[in-house]
Amino acid sequence: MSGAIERIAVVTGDITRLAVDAIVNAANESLLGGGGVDGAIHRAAGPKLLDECREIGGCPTGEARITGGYELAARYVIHTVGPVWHGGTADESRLLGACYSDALRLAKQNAIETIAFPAISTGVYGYPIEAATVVAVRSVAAWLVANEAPRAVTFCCFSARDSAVYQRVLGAFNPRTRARVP
Ligand code: AR6
Repeated sequence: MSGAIERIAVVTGDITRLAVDAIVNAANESLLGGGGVDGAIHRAAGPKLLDECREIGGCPTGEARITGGYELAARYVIHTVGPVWHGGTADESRLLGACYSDALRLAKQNAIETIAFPAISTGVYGYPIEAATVVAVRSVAAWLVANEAPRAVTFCCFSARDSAVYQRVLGAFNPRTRARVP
């Protein structure tokens, strides 16, 4: 597991600025844009992104779809639809984990080496950040243990507070640092 954890980085900032092969969008089932990171990605990529999304015709919760990145530095956008938080009893953790693994499956299929994820579902969709981070790290680490591609995964948090949660959860997953985690 530690080899996989070493392929994961955490940064704080705007995901639309990252020079990675693919950025992941926390979209809704229509794939026609919205607020939050979805709005930021569509604004930065330009109107051709919406044209391509329209052709796809939507995406179910827990799955992912790939498009070009247009005016972004990233060559691709992988759109995934996280679950709305209903208190934890509506299959939310399985669906959220599936967002990460389906996005990584598309990344591998498209020879993407570097990919960045936002904290899917933790904004408008209300998933508590701590619980969502455990699902995100578990799902990504399990993928990286079993697959050589993508080579590197970045968790791009929008606040230092969220980054600190990711760092803590990653530390708890890493056998070398576990002793230091309370
Ligand atoms: N870069 C990185 N992270 C960001 C950025 C950014 N530019 N902007 C916001 N975040 P949200 P959701 C963080 O609400 O909860 C949309 O309307 C934000 O702080 O964007 O999955 C869609 O169309 C939070 O940590 O996505 C859907 O309708 C994280 O991104 C709905 O919102 C996710 O927050 C999806 O809700």
